[in-house]
Amino acid sequence: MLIKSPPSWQMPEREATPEHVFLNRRHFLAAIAGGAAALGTNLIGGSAFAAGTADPTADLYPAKRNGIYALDRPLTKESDAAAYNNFYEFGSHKRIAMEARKLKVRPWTVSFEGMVEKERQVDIDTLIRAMPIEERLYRMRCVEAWSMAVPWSGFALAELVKYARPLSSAKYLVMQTFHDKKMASGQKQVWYPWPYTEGLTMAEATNELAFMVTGVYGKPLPKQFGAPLRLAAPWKYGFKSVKSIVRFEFTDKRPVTFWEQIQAAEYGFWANVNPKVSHPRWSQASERVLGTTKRVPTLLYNGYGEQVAHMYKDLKGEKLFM
Ligand SMILES: Nc1nc2c(c(=O)[nH]1)N[C@H]1C(S)=C(S)[C@@H](COP(=O)(O)O)O[C@H]1N2
Ligand SMILES: [Mo]
Repeated sequence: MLIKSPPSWQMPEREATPEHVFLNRRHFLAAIAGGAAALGTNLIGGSAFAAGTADPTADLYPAKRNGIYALDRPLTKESDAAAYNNFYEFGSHKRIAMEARKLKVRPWTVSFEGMVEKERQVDIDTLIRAMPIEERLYRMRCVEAWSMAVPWSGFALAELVKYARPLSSAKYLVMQTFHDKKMASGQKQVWYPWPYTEGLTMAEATNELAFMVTGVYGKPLPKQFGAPLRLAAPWKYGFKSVKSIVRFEFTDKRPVTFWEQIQAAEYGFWANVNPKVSHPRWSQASERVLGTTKRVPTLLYNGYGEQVAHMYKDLKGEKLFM
């Protein structure tokens, strides 16, 4: 019989349960570091390329920092952010960095489809070089109630929208990850609705905060972060920020997104961060800061209300915070 939904232990609830039920984090990290050393690999750098092959865009990093985006907290250590990821294509747990080395990031083609002047495809390096690359310090809040603060490099999603030349009738931008179960063993799990699909309204996609990420910590994006191109929408729960994008579709129909298809009552289309709206199975009032034992209060729109709240003022009857 075909299993239609994932076993409950695969849902992110375990991340939101109290700390003491988890594997001892230090031991786990030490074990991973040991394994990486034994293989003579650099897990933390997570270089997307084999030794001797440089990333074709390496010269663009570190990019000049855009000082507008300041943080209220210290940056997460690179070694913490690079060893704790959600990337279900490579496993339904956090230690996928090693498995994600199987992601082949060149050649990489991105397509613009649907309601555009002309559908077309572009090579990732052509696209990246056509864009104004900068660095921004952003917070990231996962729906599982953990958070980090990272220096992303990339360009405003609004620039990509301009480049794609959508029709004025387009209402949503849909973004999709690759689909290749030979490369990404997680995609053999048939109960997930691959490929990973996310979407934003055109207002959200052209909001100044919506950012296309091509690098982090002053380097090209390591694979486990969603190389070579992923979204950062920092006012929304992390699952909106789709990784390893191959397809942009402009449409007038709201897409049903990956997590929405799995569990619509828990993961909706809007998914704006709000400490007062609990997930059905846990509170969203506070968050565990990655790399620390601290919990800090969660902020409305993850602290980005000034830039984004106006987009939701006139939206009535929508579940904006789920
Ligand atoms: N394609 C794809 N994109 C994805 C995910 C995923 O499993 N697959 N996980 C999401 C979730 S739940 C989070 S919290 C962030 C994690 O990003 P990070 O690993 O860079 O911290 O990626 C998001 N984008
Ligand atoms: Mo997440």
